[in-house]
Amino acid sequence: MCASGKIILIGKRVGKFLYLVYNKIKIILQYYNNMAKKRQERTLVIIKPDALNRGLAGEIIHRFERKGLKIVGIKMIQLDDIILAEHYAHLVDQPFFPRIAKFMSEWPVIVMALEGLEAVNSVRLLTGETLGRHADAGTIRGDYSMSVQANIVHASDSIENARKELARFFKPEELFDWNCLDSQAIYAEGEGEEDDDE
Ligand code: IDP
Ligand code: MG
Repeated sequence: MCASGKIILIGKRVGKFLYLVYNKIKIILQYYNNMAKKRQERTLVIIKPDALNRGLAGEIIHRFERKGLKIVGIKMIQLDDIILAEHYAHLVDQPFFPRIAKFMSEWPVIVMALEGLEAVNSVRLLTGETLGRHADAGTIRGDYSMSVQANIVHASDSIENARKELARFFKPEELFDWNCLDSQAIYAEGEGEEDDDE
């Protein structure tokens, strides 16, 4: 191939590469634009070892799905002391921390990323208060737990913590931006958009 042929070929490849990069950036920008416009949030749920050992994982996932929250990431992982010390940094000095760390690392857990309008608060409401035997009936902890430690699920407690916790447990490519066909039935048209005064 002559020199000009090679230059044309390289030019075509560079052009194709730049086009792919442009499309990827466009998709990412569109995603963040939609999230900002529609007050969509993402939050982290951990299905704890007591739920897995009691065969409740499906029931827990089902509750969040039935509510209308969208699963945008899900996987089974085994936690270790390092990630637990980070995740429960607010509790590491408590005398019960070693027991929680042992409990949470002895069996695998399921981590889940959920998306929806005001998802952080909505998931906390479904989860119920920390001590299972005091949690309201109808909440996950209220219906399935008698314990403070074995309380079925973890749920992020603020938008800021949700962001940090999702980054702790998921790689970006493990989170999916997919269009749920049901969303038109779950929300009213325009609900959650900037000019929507609910
Ligand atoms: P939360 O899970 O409702 O957000 P946190 O105060 O953040 O509650 O505590 C994290 C987890 O640590 C709880 O879900 C529970 O499993 C455990 N935990 C909290 N307080 C105690 C306690 O007093 N004894 C034993 N475990 C506790
Ligand atoms: Mg907490």
